[in-house]
Amino acid sequence: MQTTAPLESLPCADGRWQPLRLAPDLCRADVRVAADQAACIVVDHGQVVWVGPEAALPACHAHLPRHDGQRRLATPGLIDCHTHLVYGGQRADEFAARLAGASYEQIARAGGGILASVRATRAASEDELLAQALPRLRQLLAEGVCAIEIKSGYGLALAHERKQLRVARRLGRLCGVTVQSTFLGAHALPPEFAGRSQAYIDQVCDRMLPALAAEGLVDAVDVFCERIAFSLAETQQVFQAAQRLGLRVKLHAEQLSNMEGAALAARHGALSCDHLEHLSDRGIAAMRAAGTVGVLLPGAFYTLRDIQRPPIDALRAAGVPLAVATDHNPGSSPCLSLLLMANMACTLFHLTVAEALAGITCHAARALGLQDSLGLIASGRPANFVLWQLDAAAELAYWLGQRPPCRIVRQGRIAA
Ligand code: DI6
Ligand code: FE
Repeated sequence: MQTTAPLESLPCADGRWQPLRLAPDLCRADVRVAADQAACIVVDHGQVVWVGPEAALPACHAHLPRHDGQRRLATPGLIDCHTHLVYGGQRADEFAARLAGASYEQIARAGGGILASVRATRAASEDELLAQALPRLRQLLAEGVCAIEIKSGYGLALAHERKQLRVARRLGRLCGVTVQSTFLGAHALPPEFAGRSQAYIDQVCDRMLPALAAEGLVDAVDVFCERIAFSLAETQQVFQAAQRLGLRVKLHAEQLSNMEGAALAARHGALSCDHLEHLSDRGIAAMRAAGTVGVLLPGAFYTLRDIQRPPIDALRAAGVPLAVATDHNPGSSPCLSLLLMANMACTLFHLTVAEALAGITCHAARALGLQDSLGLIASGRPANFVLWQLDAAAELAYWLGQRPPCRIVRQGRIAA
């Protein structure tokens, strides 16, 4: 099995990082550095303790070791706030079937789709799932990702959902990256419950979720609310079970049809509603009122050759914060580049570059409930930032294909 550098062997990032250029809008509002001024980030015990113009560096930090930033562009660590990274196998055959005319829904109704990955995930051991997910995670991290959400939902039975969530936790420890794990037991109806959807949802709510939460494996709870998955009433039942355990909720909402799931999720204080291609005005109003983040997933839109774009103008007009994520999964978004998603959020969904960059940093942090510690360069936060050899921050969304960073500081350590 592949291994990775043990965390302890990564050098700590303490010291003065200077001179740098700071990406506009990705620092806290109290950080004032003019575009032509060199900046400095001071890290102590893995925490950012000061950010500002190099010329104004307080004398108390002057003794710290200096890291030469070579005037590179600094951004916060990137955040992929919606992934299904842990699963067995792959589904290239379905890609071919869709090219030959089959739809995502037809494949799902014929027992393929999510259920194909459920079979492969159930057949794999925990260590095998870890070995398969690790190179995928490494590829995301190499691009500057410092925090990631990973959902379960390919186990659909207690032991197998546990296996996925345990792998998510192990990946975080192994790679020194913040992993938020989301229980998505209500992703699809497992074959042993065919025709008994209510019985499965009862199992999810009364047995699986409480057990996995008690084991400390669940940070949030998600549901696939869709005509090929679970109804509004079933979604509500899962949300109520989550809330009894004090867990925040989020939703795969209005991806293939309008189920009015976003409004329901917002009423339950959802962190985010994700996909949103068929989102209604009611859904937008409810998300706005609840402060729920809209997570845009252009990889799934592209892969499924969807033509219905999320109502971006209305979301923007309502002031709903918009995040952008890979939705990495073996069916509808086999994508391992968050920067490519930023590009596609601009080209396919018409986000501005500034919106796309906020979407993979500060708004993504909010979608995970981690807006106070991640997603912005600011003092008082763990050191998570990335240095790029780029002239302009817009290049992060402009290039098609990998633009590897030159330095990654993750969880207060120099990771690359
Ligand atoms: N929507 C998605 O984008 C993923 N799950 C979901 O509910 C796709 C999952 C898959 O096709 O394997
Ligand atoms: Fe998804």
